[in-house]
Amino acid sequence: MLIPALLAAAASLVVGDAHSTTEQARPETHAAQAGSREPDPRLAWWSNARFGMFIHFGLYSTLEGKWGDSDRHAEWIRTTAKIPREQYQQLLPRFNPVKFDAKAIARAAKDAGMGYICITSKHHEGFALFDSKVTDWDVMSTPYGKDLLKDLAQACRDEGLRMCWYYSIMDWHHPDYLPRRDWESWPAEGADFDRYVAFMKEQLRELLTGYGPIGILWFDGQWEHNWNDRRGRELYDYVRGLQPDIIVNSRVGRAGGDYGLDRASGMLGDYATPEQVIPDMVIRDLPWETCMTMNDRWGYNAVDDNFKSAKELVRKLADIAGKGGNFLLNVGPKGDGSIPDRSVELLAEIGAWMRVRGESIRGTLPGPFDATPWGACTMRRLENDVTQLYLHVFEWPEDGAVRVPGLLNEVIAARVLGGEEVSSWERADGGDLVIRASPGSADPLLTVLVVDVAGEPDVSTPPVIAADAPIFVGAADVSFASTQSGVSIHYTLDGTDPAATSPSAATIRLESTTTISARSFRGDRPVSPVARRTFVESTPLPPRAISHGLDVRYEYFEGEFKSVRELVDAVPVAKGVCTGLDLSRRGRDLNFALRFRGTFDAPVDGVYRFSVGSDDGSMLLVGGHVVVDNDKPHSYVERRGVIALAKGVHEFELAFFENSGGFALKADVEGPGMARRPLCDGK
Ligand code: FHN
Repeated sequence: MLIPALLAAAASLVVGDAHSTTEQARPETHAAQAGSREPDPRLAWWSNARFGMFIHFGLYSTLEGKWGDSDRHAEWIRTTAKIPREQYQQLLPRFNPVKFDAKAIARAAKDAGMGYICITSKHHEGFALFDSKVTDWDVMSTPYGKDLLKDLAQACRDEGLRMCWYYSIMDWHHPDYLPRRDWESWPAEGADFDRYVAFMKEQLRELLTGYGPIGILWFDGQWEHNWNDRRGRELYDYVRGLQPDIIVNSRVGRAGGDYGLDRASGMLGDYATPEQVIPDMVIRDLPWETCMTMNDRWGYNAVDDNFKSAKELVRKLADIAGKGGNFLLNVGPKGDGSIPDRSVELLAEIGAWMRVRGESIRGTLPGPFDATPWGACTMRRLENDVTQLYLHVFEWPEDGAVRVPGLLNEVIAARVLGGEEVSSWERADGGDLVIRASPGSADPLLTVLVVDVAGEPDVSTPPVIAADAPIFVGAADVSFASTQSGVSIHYTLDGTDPAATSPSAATIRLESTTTISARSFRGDRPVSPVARRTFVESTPLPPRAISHGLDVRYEYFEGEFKSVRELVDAVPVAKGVCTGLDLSRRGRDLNFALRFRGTFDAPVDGVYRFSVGSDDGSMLLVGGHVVVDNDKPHSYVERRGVIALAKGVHEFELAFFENSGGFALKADVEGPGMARRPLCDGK
């Protein structure tokens, strides 16, 4: 029953009991990404650029964040100030950004070391910054009366920058877009979402056939429930059909969550788009770009003076490049089209740093370390089998001695980028490399050491200990791997640290709960830290249900839920039997919950992996055990869990709630001799 298990789970997540465990999302380490997929050559110019300018500009800019007695708004002002559509349309005659200087903007981006500009061709307000033949809600209906994007596209070409379009799927103005804003009394009768998609495609045709080659289609506003991955895939293909070499970001669809980084649920589009955040680990096998504001808002706000410093922004740029990503840094022009002075100053300061140190960012690869407590590391491979490492040292040591743990390569040369040659380096006790530059080499924004080493990077990295799951029934095969070349991996099964004389094998078979310790050696020399993992032999949960076949019993709840745990005391407003996870049993599109109960027939004894993707929260119990805890309000995210089941029929309970925004629910299962399939439809 859900309630006792939820109460137990509410107390403390049931993670590793005798039968089940919710798999913790293990960070993809350097080793785990050893088999990184080959990069798509279409993205080469973008990856090499590493740095671009985002521009949020639209009708909202004319208000500069102020409406009524609040001056805290920005590009969302139509919604955050609840401005009715007819009233918002009165802004058209106010839009005349005569100070929008496309040439100056392109030059500022170029001088800052950026390689592309991405501007909001149409944000959520629906207003087109370009001359659109399929709507009058565009720049041609304003006193400005010029195609602003055409001028910017030309200026980008003149500066050798790629022109890119941001385009919002969500549209608060078009009569066929659904859903309406829940605060707005604008009837939805007659609205046809398919007709809106056709409109959107026509505008995209205009944007992709009238302005020359476009580098990126940066979709956004994909999170509301009328948009889905089927539409996203179709739109991706449509855009690529118009410009085959264009890059499309992850927000063309919803899989992968808002930012596309949720690896379990996959990603549509060509690269992931973390926003205002930098991932906390190196990501080598998935293209990604962090977009970020200079202050606190995307669109211009006259009182938002909370600008990051040039030092902060340069360090973010290095951190992002060192982790394998791109940095899309935003400017929000004022209502008159001019770029705020502080933004101009920051771009100039960053540009001064990039003119001397840009080689440590542009055209580089993420460094070979999984962690760089001293800063950020990028690299490039040179001829004659030399690797050039760029060490971005965030806190320059007073004595100029930079300590680099884990780097095993022979050092050939070293220099301060934009400064002195360095002739002194040695191995400290414990093997850390210490490079002795002069204390005076520090740069006020960020100091970069260039270290040339012989051969491919060789970094002391824990070997990977891999198996299908952290639990097993009967026996489990465990394999060992390392990204370090020319090593042999030795292991112990008693919790002690391996020695060069410990056993070594590619795969071993376990038949009882075991803690495995593994370490890489070259000859008798250890060249990695020790890796440890415990695999638990589990007792299969005996079957305790009578098959309901494809029937699923559901209960429907209404309320502003923030957790499935709130369902423990909730009273359903409807209940019945349905087939599969039937979300049509809901009575509305927000603030609702559903609880499904069905059965799963395990074909054999074994460990079964359940995956639950949801927007918002969800929780899956099998045989009364919490297997997947995907609770709390969040965008679409998939979580997985495993449980040991005996052959036979087991009951599952899946609780789900939607708070606001878009909603989605998906549950799959895979197991011994059973490929991944939907939990409920039995196909
Ligand atoms: O709602 C938008 C927001 O206004 C802005 O455009 C950002 C930039 O990536 N994207 C959405 C919020 O995730």
